[in-house]
Parts: sequence; C-alpha cells; structure tokens
Amino acid sequence: LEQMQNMTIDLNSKALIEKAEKDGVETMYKRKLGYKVQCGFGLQGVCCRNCGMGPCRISPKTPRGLCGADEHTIVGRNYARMCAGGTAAHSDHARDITHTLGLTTPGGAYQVAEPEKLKEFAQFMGVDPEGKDIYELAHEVSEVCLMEFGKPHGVSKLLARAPKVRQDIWKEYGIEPRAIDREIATVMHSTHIGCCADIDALVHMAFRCSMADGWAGSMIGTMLSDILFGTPKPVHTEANLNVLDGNNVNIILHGHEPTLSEMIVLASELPEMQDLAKEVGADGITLSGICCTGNELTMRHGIKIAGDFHQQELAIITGAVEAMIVDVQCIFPALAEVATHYHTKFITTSPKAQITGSTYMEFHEETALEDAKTIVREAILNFKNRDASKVMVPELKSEAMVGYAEEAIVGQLNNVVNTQIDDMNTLKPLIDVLASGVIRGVVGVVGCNNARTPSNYNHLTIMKELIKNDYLVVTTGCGASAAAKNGLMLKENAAKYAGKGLATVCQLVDIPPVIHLGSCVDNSRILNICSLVANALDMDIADLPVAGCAPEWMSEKAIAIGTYVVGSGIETFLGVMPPVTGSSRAVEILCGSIKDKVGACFHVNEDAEALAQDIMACIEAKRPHFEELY
Ligand code: NFS
Repeated sequence: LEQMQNMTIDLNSKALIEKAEKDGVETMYKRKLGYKVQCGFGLQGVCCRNCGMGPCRISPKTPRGLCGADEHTIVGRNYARMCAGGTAAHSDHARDITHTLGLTTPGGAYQVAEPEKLKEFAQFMGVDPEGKDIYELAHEVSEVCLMEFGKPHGVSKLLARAPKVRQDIWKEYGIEPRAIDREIATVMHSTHIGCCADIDALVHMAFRCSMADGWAGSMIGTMLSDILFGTPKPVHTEANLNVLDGNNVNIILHGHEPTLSEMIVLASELPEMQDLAKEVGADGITLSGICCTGNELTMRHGIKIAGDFHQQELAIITGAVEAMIVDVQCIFPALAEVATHYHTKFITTSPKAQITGSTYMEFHEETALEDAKTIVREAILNFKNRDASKVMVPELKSEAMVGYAEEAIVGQLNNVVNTQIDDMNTLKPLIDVLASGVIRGVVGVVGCNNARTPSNYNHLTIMKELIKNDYLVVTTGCGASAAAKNGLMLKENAAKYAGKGLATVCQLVDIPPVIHLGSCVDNSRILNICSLVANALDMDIADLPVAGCAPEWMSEKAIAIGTYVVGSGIETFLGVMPPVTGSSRAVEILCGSIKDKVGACFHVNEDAEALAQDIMACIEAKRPHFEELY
C-alpha cells in the first residue's frame, strides 16, 4: 500500500488508493507494481513492429533489423509516428469542432457565441464577412477550415500569425505544414517498411507533421471553440475530488471535446433535469471535469475540476459518482472494470472511443441536446443505486482562478498602474515587466501525469521553483489541474509562493502566479501570445525569454506538442525521457543540432529540481540578447 501511495503526492489520491485496496479494486497504481521492469527496447525506441518479419529489436548482437534498418532509422520512425498520432488526435478533435460550427443555427443547440471573433477570424482566413448573416459566415468559415485538413495545395493559412522571420525559418527548413491529414499520411507512408531510412529526414518529417498540429489543427480547435462556446474569462473554481457533493447527483465529464460537454452542461441546467434530481432524492446536480474536458468547462463556466489523468479511476472509487461520461482521449479502459465495483455508470459516447464494458450512448452533434438529455437522465436515475456504505469523498480541494485566454491576459495586464496606454489591446505592460526583468521570463509548464514519476510531483516542484524566482508560469492540460489543486492559481497565494517581482505584478495586475490557459489544444494560445509579443517587438519568437516544459508528459499528443513548440523556436524541457535514447544520432539532433534549423531544441532531465534550474539558466542566457533587441 505504501509503495502505491508513494506514487502520488496528492493526499486525496493516497486516501483513495487505500480505499481501492479495501474495496478490492485494481488501479493504475496497483498495475504499476506489476511492471517493475519495463521493456528496455521499448524505452529506448529500438523495437520495430512496422512489418510482419519483425518485431526486430536492436542490441549489440543484432545491430540491424531484418530489412537492415539500424537504430537511427527505427528510433526516427517511432518518433515520427508518435508525432503523427498526437497530431491526429488534436486535429480530429478540431475537425469535429469545425463540423459543429457548420451546424450552428440561431436559437439552436449550437450557436455563435462570439460574432466579432468570428468576423475577425473569417477575414484572416480570407472570407469577407461584409454584409453576411453571422450564421452564413459561420458556415462558410467552417468550410474554409475543413479545407485546412485536406486541401490539395498550399500550406497552413495559420502560419501567417507568426512573425515574418519565423515564417522564413520554416520555409528555409521546409517544415511549413501542408494539409493536416496529408502530413499525418506522409509520416505513416514514410515510416512504412522499406521507405524512409534517414534519421535527419525522419526528424524533419516529424517536425512538419507536428507543425500541422500546433499551427493548424490545435489552433483551429481553440479558435472555433471560442467562437462557438465563448472566449474564456477569468472565473473562480475549485479543484480536487472533494468537489464531488455527497448530497447531489455527481456527473463527471472526462475526455476532450467541448461539443459533448457543453451540451451536458446545458441539459443538466434545464428545470426538468433539476426537478428529476430532486425527485430521486438528491439536492441537485454537480458537474465536474477530468482531463481536458474539465479544463474547457472550468475555463468557460467555472465548473469544478474533479481531478487529473491519474485520478480518473479514483474518482469512481469515491463511490459517489452516478456517471462518468467520456468522449475521446486519455480515458483508461480500466474504468469499465472499476465501475463494476460501484453503482457508477461509465458512459462512452463517441464511435471513435468505444470501450468494452461501458454503457455506450452515442452522441451526435445533429441531435446534441436530445442526446445530452438522455445521458443526463440516465445519470440522475442512477442516484437511487448509490450505496452509502461505499461512499468516501476525500477531504481536500483548493480554490483557483481559471480561464485566462489571450484576451484576458492582455486585458488584465492593461490594469497595470502607471503605464500609458492608449490602445486597449496594447501588450506594453507585459513587455515592460519582462524587459525590465521584474518578471524574468514566462514558462509554459504543461502536459500529463506519467506513472514514471510520482503523480504531480514534477509539475509542482517545477512550478513552485519557477514562480519563487520570478518566472511567470502559464499552464494547460493536466499540469493546470495540478496547479489548481494546490493553490497556485490564486492571487492571494502569490505572496506565499512567488518571488517579490512576480508577487508584485500579481497584485497589481490581479493575476495568479500560475495562469490557467486551458486544455492541451489551447497550447495554441501560447503560440498566439508569443507571436503577438514577438510581432509587437519586431522580434522572432526565439528571441523571447520564454520556455516550454512538460514535466510529466506521457501521450503522443504531448510529443507532438513538444515538437511544434521546439519548431516554433521555444526551448522545450522534458521531465521524462522520450523513447529515443537508442539512437545517439536522434538524441544529438533533437537535443542539439535541430537548434541550428529552428532556433530551439529539447532538453531532458528526469530530476525535477535540476530541470527547473536548467529552464531558468536557459532563459537567463537569453535575456541579454532580448534586452539588447528591446
Ligand atoms: Ni493533454 Fe488532455 Fe492530460 Fe496529457 Fe491527456 S488530458 S490533451 S494528453 S493526460 S495533459
């Protein structure tokens, strides 16, 4: 038990791991015990399963696969395929959002929440909004964005948001992504048996594909989500499993796409559903979120964050959850088994993520609200099956301020006293505090939980160290949940955790020292902010005192993100080694020479304290150049 409890630093999680043991329920923590030794070939990325002659594994005795592929080729192919997998996930999510924009109708389930943002974006995408009805325009923009997935000619239109110098760098290295689907298909083709066998070319392809994630798929996903559901604004919330309410029907939304979760929110607020909840003996309905759906909902509605990736099983183990509703990505198939020990309905909704043992209630955007009502009703009616003797809602939760979109950050910074601001959208305050060194730099600390490190440990260690030393932290994904659960997203805690400079800025500007920027798809907001600042200063993104960090990354999506962040000229620090160490050449390129091409590279250190120091040293080294340019 103690061994399992040591795999997380979250006290609620520790308590629930103990409960799981008592209840005889297997969790990830238990399974991890069984995986003492993980496959060394896999860890190094030198196992090739890309054809039926294999699997081939590179070792000193067998330095080549049956086709003759060496370790560099195998590692390069595996890495490129991870990038393709991640790009596919983010972009297919974005595709669904894009289709949904095409389904908007006045008064319908899906509407245009941000007409001005739509018009601006339409213009950017080459669609003239003049004289058009807003819904006509929405449908046209939807079509134009869908073309970004499969257009036969040209490169991503969204690259134009980046500074011109950056665009030139991409052109020069040849990583301007063409249609999103094409980049994914190209990687799958080139990594097929008997195709690309050159590590430089494989890395190049991995970068171009990942660029299609950051500078097309994810960016479209974020933009259109804002247009459909509203641009997030700072809002108060609470985080960690104590947000579950013992007297209410508890519905947890887990997964990624706001198209489903927004409808569940709408449905559960309907008087008929509230009445039904009372009829079954509950006080009301509590919605909460896990993973990125949780982030999207908390950003836009202040809906509480139940937990992060590593808490999904534990949430059910509280015994207080009527339904865990999921769509796509980061969903443990284990939830089906865990749910059998309690009354919880594990409801899958997407044809893309059906899971054996779940209750499958397919969700269609065309009949969104009706589908959502059916699902919510199912959850409410399950309340009577709750077994009080199995309920244990753990004690802890934290308050947090979340919901800082680009607009909110710029807007808040305009509150800085004593700066002459003539233009409401000026970035001057941010730039001033950065240039003067009051804030030393800005670091995006993002990404998953990984069972190779104690859950949340790397995130919190690094965030705390950074803010203590006056680095502003922005965060997304499960990193954001870690910060929210631990009080780092409260301005009131700035004095306690942040250095003097940052704490002062937090008070003046009314921001927390760690800023919630959204889901992982919303990492595109980071690209946007960097581009805005770089453009305003007539600099390249690589000139800015910023860095990216994924302390506990685990998914292919995270690898794609890391790769496009590096491609965007931002130094990127990983707290877990990706499976590339089997190729000295791959490591040399990714952690070194790629910098000659794109102005940044990866840095890996599995010691979180040391990684934080590495980040700060890297930014400090950038500062003189930045100050000089400024
Ligand atoms: Ni991001 Fe969202 Fe969490 Fe990792 Fe999964 S939820 S898209 S992949 S685990 S941060």
